Amino acid sequence: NIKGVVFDMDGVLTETSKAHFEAWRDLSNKLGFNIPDTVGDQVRGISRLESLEIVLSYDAKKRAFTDAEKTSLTDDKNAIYLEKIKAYSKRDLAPGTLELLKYLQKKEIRIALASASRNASFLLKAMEIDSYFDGVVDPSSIKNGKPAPDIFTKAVALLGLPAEKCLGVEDAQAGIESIRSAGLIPVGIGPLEKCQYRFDTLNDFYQALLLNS
Ligand code: G16
Ligand code: MG
Repeated sequence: NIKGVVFDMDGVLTETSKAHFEAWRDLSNKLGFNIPDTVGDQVRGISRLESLEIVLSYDAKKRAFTDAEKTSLTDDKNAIYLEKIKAYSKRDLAPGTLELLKYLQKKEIRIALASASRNASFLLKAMEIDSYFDGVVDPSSIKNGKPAPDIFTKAVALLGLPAEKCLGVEDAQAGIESIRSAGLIPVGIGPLEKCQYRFDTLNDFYQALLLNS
């Protein structure tokens, strides 16, 4: 008797995690160093500024940047990222996303978005799925990012539902921690720990829901 589903976006509804990582790599190359592939998982679900700190930890020169310089670096990263996602459309939705959203809507299960990305609203519209969402958390209104519970707590409040009646769907370990501490039921997409349910893809999650209905 699930009443709501709260989705993360990057890495769940669309594979933007790759574009995020590539933008950070481009930025590190501009600064004269390179980040290893493992940074891809480290920045999943992590805010822009905190992600920058992780990236800069790989700078062999260990340069110290001022806050103003850091802001300008995150602006650079975002410009590179926006260039990579500028042509995004419904073709970039993870397989099964549209079918899953339609299925939940038909079952009168309420739907919310809990993405740390300030580009999330743009992408929901670009991929033509914004109308399915009963609530979208504005990440700039959230004080503590994932793994803190705040963003998922806000999402269930927007839906007007108790957390324990909602699933939280995430591709990041930091996101699973956030879901757990907010009291939702954690659904992991990808190789994650501490999930109540875990699937390799969003489509596998959708297929499992169909089988159980
Ligand atoms: C996403 C990504 C993170 C990114 C963050 C902020 O989180 O997974 O890598 O750093 O958003 O994004 P932006 O720089 O676009 O504001 P989520 O919560 O959607 O997985
Ligand atoms: Mg994510």
